[in-house]
Amino acid sequence: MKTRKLVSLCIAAALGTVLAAPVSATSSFTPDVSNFKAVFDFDTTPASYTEGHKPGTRSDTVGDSKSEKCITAEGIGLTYDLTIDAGVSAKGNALRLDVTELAPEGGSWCPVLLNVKFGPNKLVDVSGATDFIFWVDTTKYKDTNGQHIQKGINLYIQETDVAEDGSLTDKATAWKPKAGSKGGYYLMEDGAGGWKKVENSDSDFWLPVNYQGWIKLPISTFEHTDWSTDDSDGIFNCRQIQIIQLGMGNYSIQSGATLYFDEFGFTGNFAGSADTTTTKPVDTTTTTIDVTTTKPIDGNVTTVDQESDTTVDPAETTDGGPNVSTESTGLTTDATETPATPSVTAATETVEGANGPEGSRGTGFWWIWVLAAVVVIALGGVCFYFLYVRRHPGFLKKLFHKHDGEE
Ligand SMILES: [Ca+2]
Ligand SMILES: [Ca+2]
Repeated sequence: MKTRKLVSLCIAAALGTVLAAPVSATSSFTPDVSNFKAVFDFDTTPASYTEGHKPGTRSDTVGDSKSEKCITAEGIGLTYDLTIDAGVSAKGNALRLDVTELAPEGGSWCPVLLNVKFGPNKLVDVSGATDFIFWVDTTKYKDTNGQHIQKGINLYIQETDVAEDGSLTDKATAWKPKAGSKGGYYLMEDGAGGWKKVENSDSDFWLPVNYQGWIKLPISTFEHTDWSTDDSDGIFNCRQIQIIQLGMGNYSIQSGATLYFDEFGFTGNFAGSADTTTTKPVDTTTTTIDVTTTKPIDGNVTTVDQESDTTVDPAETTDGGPNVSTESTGLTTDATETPATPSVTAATETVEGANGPEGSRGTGFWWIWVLAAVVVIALGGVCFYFLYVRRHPGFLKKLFHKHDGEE
């Protein structure tokens, strides 16, 4: 196993050398309202972020509620940190990922989940899109020897399933880039205003090294994830984007390395398209993670089983779905801790308010004294029976005989 990981890292390093690209000079893409729709921009879509914010932590309240965070991730604060950073970005804020010194030598699986299901601008309609696109900076992604290295990502995108009659269903379809051998590729900026085609590997989708710029993946090169079977019409509909998952492995040799992601979205021809914020979202609560049990409510959608502790080589992983669940790090996340606490506290406070010391001082508790008196009398009777009557069998006979005589 270790040998395979070592080989994987060597292959990654070799690929990195081959694909090493300079930071782009002339941009190949200038987003505007006619050619770009943001799905997750770390600015206002799906929710508003401020610089310095630490997504996915206990204090993260960006989303629909404290437990419904727009960004969740396994391994935050352990194998890596996430921070909203405006210093290096395509526009406004970006998501910065720093691999920490705690990343294990053999690596650990750490998916970052961008939940477009939460926030005021959630569930974006990108109808008319041709490509999935995002901006990335890997110029500070180096190993502990200072060498630029590649980053493998199990990328998948989840959207709402659309029935054949065009209506939105309560199911979800997850898509991933095809392997290179099946025609999968991405486009990176060539530095001269054009695009350079790079074939995907047969395992993960690998980011180019020492690169800053846009990356584009044609929707036509996506296929279903192995675990996603709900697709009523067999096409990538683009009607409601729910989740973008970046599944990554972090290794100790990557400690101190930094990645920046920004402006996840779709490009295509959006000129004249309707304002998508008015689209009524389908209730997707059935596809969220039950954070109190850490088990997926819908097995088709999600991330990580917190109980396993096996590490995984990103090069060996083929999908981001439930099969990945058995390969998680076992690291505790805030998602499993946060939600239960507030509700328990609230319940406790309610109970104290009704029956606490203040309430018992009122005049409505006289029955407690009556009850106590009854109990004392009953106990006295029992004691009398066992201590006296049973030792003097003639007592009852005498008593009843006396009564008979009196009558
Ligand atoms: Ca941004
Ligand atoms: Ca579909």
